[in-house]
Amino acid sequence: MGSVLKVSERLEHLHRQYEQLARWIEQSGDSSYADRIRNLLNAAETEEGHSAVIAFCGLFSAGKSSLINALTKRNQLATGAVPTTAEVAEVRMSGPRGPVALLDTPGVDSTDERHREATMNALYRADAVVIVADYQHVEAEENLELLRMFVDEGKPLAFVVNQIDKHLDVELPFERFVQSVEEVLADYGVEEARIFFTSTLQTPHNQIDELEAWLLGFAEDEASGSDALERKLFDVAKAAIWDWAAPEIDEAAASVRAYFGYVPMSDEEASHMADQARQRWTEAQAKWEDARQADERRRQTIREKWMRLVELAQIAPYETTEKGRMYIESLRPDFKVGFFRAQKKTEDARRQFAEAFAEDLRTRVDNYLLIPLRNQVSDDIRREGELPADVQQSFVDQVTAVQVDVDLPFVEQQVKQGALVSSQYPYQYVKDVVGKTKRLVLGQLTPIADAWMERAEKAFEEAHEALREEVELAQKRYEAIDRLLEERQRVQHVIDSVAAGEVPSR
Ligand SMILES: Nc1nc2c(ncn2[C@@H]2O[C@H](COP(=O)(O)OP(=O)(O)OP(=O)(O)O)[C@@H](O)[C@H]2O)c(=O)[nH]1
Ligand SMILES: [Mg+2]
Repeated sequence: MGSVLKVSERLEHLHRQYEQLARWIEQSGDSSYADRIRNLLNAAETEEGHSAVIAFCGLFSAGKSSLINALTKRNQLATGAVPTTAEVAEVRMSGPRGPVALLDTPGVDSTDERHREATMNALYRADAVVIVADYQHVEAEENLELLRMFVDEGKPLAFVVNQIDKHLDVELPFERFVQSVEEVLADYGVEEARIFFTSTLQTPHNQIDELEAWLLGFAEDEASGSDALERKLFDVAKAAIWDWAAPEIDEAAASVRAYFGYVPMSDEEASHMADQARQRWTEAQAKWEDARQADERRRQTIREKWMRLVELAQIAPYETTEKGRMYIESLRPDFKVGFFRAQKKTEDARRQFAEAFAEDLRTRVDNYLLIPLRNQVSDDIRREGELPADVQQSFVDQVTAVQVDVDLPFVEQQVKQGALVSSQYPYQYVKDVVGKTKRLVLGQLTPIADAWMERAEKAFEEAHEALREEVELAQKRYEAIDRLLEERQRVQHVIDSVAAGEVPSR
């Protein structure tokens, strides 16, 4: 975008975009980032003509102010043994492409929050950072932390060990000292920084001229103007956005840590973890489903066997059917018994036929339907064995209680008066009675079978609790890592949109 717009238009655009962004940050995040953005924008207006901004920071009394005085060859800054510099001060040094701004900052261990914020602003404004440590405090934790922070920021970095006039060669050869400093930095994981050994006094091994050359060389290489400004603004925006999203990210990360024991460093690693977690979940689910379905199918087969046993039971063989036929034929109008008191005799004969049929059928229903059914069901339930004995017994008892009252009223009720004349009706009647009987049995058996299926399924689930928990755990693991990935992508998306010149909408 830089090449299309003129520099002044680009600066204007940056101002507009980042002023809006500052307002967004004030509304949704930590307003100190908004202040930093405005500071950068204000500084940019007054900094016309700078080729680079270089900030000096470090613990108090390291010699930051003295070093800047020495580099600029003018005693502009106050120095002293007690914490001296209280505010960020800017001095100029002439460089190859115009003046270079050197920012002197208060000692970072300053406990005053305002100092700290002022220092942070200066550091965001800077194109490069010089961390100054005095000879005696090279290994101070604060110095090393500062170093690491700026290495992470990706800013060019110099580490200056000042006051080397305090070094005594008789105690330790200077080369050995240099080596030990390099080792400390390497141990701390910061190898990117250039190291200089300096003193504001005349002393051997003094690299203050090399430091000056590095600063000037840097000022020469440094892209100036809107590119540098945009990069700095963007750095602040990124920090603000990560900070803004921190609660969600931290929460998601905590849950990932809980399930995986660690938090992935890169999105790549996270998405690899998510793929694996999803696969485990799918596998666990398939294992669980397969087991459950196999079990369900087996029970379904048993249930169908019971139903078929009822449907196929031979409860009306030839003799029974004959009795039924005789009963129906006795109901026809042309059926007469005797001459004297024929009416009563006919009625008696009909009743006897009905009773004979009912009696025969009842025995058949018991022997060829209800008893075999009871035996089959109790065999199957006991063989399946997943239910406690008392629950098994209660299902057997329920099946034992299945009953059809095959008696006189029952057989009488099944007669269709209008069909009596048909020659086929006697056989149809027996079929109807058989059908009705079986429907009554099935009507009682079905809810018992269903209840058993349900209870057995519950028992299966209880017995396979571990498998189910495995599925749930796998799912939660996947959801945790997926959420972290999503949160990170969401942040990256916002950052990308800022890089593309937009302002986040929420
Ligand atoms: N021996 C020696 N003393 C130095 C050197 N540089 C600075 N000093 C002294 O160290 C003390 C602190 O120096 P300053 O330049 O004020 O240090 P500073 O880092 O700016 O300190 P604050 O502003 O308080 O954070 C002063 O008394 C300086 O005279 C050096 O190279 N050698
Ligand atoms: Mg100072």
